Amino acid sequence: MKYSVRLSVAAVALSSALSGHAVAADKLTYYCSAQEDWCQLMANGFEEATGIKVNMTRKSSGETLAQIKAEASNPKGDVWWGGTGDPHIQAAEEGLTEAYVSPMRGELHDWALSQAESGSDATIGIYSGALGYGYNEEVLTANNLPVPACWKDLTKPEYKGHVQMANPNSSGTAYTTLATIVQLFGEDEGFEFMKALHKNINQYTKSGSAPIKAAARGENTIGIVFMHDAVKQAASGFPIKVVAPCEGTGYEIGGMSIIKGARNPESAQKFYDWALTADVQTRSLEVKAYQVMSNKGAESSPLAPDLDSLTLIDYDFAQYGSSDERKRLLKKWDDEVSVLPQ
Ligand code: S7P
Repeated sequence: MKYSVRLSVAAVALSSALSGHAVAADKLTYYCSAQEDWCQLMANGFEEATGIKVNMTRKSSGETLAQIKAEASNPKGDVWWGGTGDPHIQAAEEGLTEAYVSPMRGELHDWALSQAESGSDATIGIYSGALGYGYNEEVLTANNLPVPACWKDLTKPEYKGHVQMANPNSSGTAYTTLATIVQLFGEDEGFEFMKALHKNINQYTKSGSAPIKAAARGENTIGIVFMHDAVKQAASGFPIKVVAPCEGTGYEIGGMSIIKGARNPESAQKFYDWALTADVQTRSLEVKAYQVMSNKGAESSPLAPDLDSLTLIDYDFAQYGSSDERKRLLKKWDDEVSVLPQ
């Protein structure tokens, strides 16, 4: 009996070797650009649901795009989940990601599908959230600073050294800020605003949510971030107040894409379909991720910023996610803003 079992195992191994198929457990190399705790929850949840072993890397949106581009001739990642939609659209346009039409599409909001349309089906919307800023009210009071309410307030001299945002090259949040300001004020006035803001910036961080985490710890006063990232800090007990700027604001549609040439395409598609289910999207509440989810059946928290009550610009995702426009705006910010003395 023992002998025949051993023999059949050996026979499977031999026939696999001859047919060129390695005997390996299913796996998934997963690039994540949302918050670390949410990325981890998704990785663990998928492993538990499917038994597929997940190897995760967490990086900001712009950094992940740069990594996928650098690996294009020998792709290592299978699926990219989370992060702002603009770099996902750029990846689609540059042929770095693969078209996929999920059977889950019927359960999604129209805005999630319009993202797929902008990215020729190589990306899809997974959540949405508005841009704004948050401030530490104790630090603000300790510095005798007025409560800011508008984008333009952030350029006033009294806030010098009190404002933090991320670098738009690495961070999807900061790129959304740049694109929002350009769409809100027009390009010339928008760049004048970014130059005036630059004078008040104490640090450009790599990660988009870092400025509000620093404010929560009392190491910064005002952080330009997605409003839901500021709400998360307030809900965690920090003295953070959230501002929806008076002039109106932009928003993101977070993306998910399958990487072209993925080594584990079946695992990538399984993850993609699973991540679009209502139950999985509702689990975002476990990590205080207060975006609006793309599955119409997903639950949302009463703490989540109500996008319908905000003055939102008609953010042009196709234009500001296009490769040429994104590169042009980032170069202009590098050449004309980041180099200025503070
Ligand atoms: O999950 C929170 C969140 O703000 O993180 C994403 C963000 O792009 C990641 O950080 P970077 O700005 O550093 O790229 C957003 O998509 C998401 O809402």
